[in-house]
Amino acid sequence: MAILEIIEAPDPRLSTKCQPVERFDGALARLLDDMLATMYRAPGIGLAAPQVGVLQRLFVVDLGPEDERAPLVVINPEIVTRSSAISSAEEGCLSLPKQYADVVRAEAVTIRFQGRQGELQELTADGLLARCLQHEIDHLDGVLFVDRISALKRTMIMRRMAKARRERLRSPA
Ligand code: GNR
Ligand code: NI
Repeated sequence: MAILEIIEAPDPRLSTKCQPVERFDGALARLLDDMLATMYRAPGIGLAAPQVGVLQRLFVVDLGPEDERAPLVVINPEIVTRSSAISSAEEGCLSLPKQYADVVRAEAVTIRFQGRQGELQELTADGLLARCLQHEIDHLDGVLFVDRISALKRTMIMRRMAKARRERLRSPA
């Protein structure tokens, strides 16, 4: 399995609406395995295809403990129900490393999606999993968590990203 490069903001690929997956083939299976390996290595609890430069509607998540993996593969998701109850909690994103902000989301969601082999599935989640599913589905629509916070906080985070990049360019690791 390969570790893929994770794209950081700002990058136009992270702001692009992704296209539905149509081919459930070996290339897709390999991409999913590589994305899982990349997510575990990062480490993160979710990873969407556009974060690795693939503009297709799929993501992986795993909220299990490190010694008990529980990978979930989500392809072509749609939110069928969102609770009217909302909650605000801190989020991070592998495409905005070391940046965190509180984001308001639906407390619970039900999604319909396809699995690895194209099989139809439905999942109802609340708490952190519901938050993560909404964060990942946003990625597929070209939306980052910073697009859901105040303009002031977003500007502060994007300035910190630009500063971190400048410092990396000055003295690469
Ligand atoms: O690793 C991640 N943690 C996280 C924490 C709170 C809400 C969402 C997330 S997803 C994030 C990984 C990521 O960037 N997925 O796109
Ligand atoms: Ni993210």
